[in-house]
Amino acid sequence: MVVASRLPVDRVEGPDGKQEWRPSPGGLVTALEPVMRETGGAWIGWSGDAGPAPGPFEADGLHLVGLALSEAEVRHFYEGFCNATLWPLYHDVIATPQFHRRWWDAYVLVNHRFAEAAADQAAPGATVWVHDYQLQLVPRMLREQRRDVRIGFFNHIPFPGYEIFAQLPWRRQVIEGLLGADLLGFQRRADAANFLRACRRAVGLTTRGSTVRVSEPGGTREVQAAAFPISIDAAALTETARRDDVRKRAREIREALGEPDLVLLGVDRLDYTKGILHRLRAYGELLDDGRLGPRAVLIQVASPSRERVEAYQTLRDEVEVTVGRINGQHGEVGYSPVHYLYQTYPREEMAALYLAADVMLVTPLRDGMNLVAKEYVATRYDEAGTLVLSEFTGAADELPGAFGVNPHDIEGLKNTIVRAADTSPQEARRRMRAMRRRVSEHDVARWAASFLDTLGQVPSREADAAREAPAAGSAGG
Ligand code: GDG
Repeated sequence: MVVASRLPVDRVEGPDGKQEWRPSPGGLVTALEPVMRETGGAWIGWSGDAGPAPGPFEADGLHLVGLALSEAEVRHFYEGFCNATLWPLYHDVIATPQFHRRWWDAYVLVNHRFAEAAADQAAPGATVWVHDYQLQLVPRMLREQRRDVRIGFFNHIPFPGYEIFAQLPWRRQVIEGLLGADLLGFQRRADAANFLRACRRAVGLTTRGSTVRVSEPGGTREVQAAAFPISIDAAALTETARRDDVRKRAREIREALGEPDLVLLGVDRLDYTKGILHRLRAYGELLDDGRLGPRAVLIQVASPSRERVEAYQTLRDEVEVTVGRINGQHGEVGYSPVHYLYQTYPREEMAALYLAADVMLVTPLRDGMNLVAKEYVATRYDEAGTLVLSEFTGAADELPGAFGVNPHDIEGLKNTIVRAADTSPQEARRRMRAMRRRVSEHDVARWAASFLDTLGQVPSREADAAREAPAAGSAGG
């Protein structure tokens, strides 16, 4: 069973004008689909809209169970505690986290709802995989109701250093919530180490290597915390990129830009963690200095995200003012140095954009992994193109073929962009080959299998006993 804040479906209008749910397979679904189908597992999540949830339904062989959030819960739990408290706190307080007791109450309540649904639905001895920072209390809440299930948790975003984490007024409850799991997965080893330190400092627990010892009424239990860097469906993306229509579209994009000498590309959710302003600043200065040749173009896809959260509205204004300034200063009739696209595109268009680029700019100030960097690499079957990659991403640990950069160092960022643009085709190919090898070998299927294998090896007498003697009447799992 998967428990994630979002269901892998979108609400669409059906042919008769009625609302329907259509599967929106992302990386997580792709990775988990085979195992979910094989085991008849359920996926519990929220649809993304306030109001009634879609009833349990089947989509592409997945059994989906929707949970409802009220308008107030969307505000306090989702936009509040998840996106304005935990998100900035876990990303090294790039924005100031807000601590409100009412938001915390909503977080507890909603986590309870998810845990109840999981407890109701899980088969005896089931394996339950809980995802991400929105649901950190679910592991413990679920274990309190169901001692027979194996619980895994994966944190998609960074886990911050203790000095930052310690600001959270509910730090102890969060750590105790997470420790209800048997296995905790993080993107990088540094994240797992930060979590283990928080166990020692916030709760006074003893850790040994990657193991935390937790005392419970029935005895002690061992919880593992380790790195499982997430990845993408690399083979599927390579296949998309090789399609005739996608390659043709990549050529059209360059033509539409007026066949520039240099195409730089950024693709991000419009989020302050992604370093979009730092990137624009460096690019603007490179144009001022005339270091990129006469007609460089930067395409910046900024997909709309969390539009009701204030920090995101402010960021959007700042980005749009900056883009306007650069285009006003350096543009001409028929030439804009920045093509800013505040839109969401189909997968094929994204692949064509990746293929059309000479240099990909991935410059987050902090990012758990960053799948865009891996998608760019998987798309470049032609082994061309270079990648500028922030040191503060999980992906940087895996892609030494990239040009590493500290995005706070604007001078360094400028120099690195110029180096990446000036790389010889031979050198670019050597770097791209190494990165492609890594991404194709460590794809998302391998990530899921490695997490689930490790979780399956956690000794659990209750889970083994429950599976051997299943109780009547339990569903799913
Ligand atoms: C979180 C963590 C971690 C973006 N615009 C469009 C579009 N996208 C897709 C990208 C990519 C995904 O969205 C973004 O993934 P990232 O990993 O870059 O970043 P977050 O959204 O912040 O994800 C992150 C991730 O979880 C997984 O664990 O890597 O660190 O923050 O797949 O391609 N896709 C389409 N159109 C768009 O306009 N189709």
